[in-house]
Amino acid sequence: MQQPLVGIIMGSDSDLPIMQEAANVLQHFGIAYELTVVSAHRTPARMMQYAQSARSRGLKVIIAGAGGAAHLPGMVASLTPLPVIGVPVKSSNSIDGWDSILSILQMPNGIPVATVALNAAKNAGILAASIIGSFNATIGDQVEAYKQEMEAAVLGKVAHLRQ
Ligand code: RP5
Repeated sequence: MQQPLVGIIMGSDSDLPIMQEAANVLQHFGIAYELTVVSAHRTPARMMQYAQSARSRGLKVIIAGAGGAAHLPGMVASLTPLPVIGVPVKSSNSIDGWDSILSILQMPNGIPVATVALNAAKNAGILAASIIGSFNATIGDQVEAYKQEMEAAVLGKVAHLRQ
């Protein structure tokens, strides 16, 4: 079994349908990951233990998704030197997702969380791959190829349109 390089965590198992998209991307790039539920509110001791041990366990990036008063990404970022990517999840009782977005996005100076769009776990996975790719040439080449494929797909569609 490969050493996980990315930790995917979420505040509740109800976030899993969204957060699974980050895992799918990492799988596509062949990046080993771990995935679990860590709640800032319901399991604060587990959150501290997870974040404080993440670097020594070999993780390079953490993707943290949560909804509502979404403290998980910010709290985890405060407890680890690793880059933390935050995914605002639109939970069922949310105010159109703005609660999740603002809780994760509006971090005070000193504790950054790289926040992706609402429910954009796929982008979180791509960003994590880009970070890993900055020091791992194989993954970097794969991310480059992925972007070239995307470009080719768009240009292929445009070719059928009148200029
Ligand atoms: C947050 O509360 C979770 O991240 C989830 O998005 C939201 C609702 O959680 P459940 O009540 O569905 O467990 O902590």
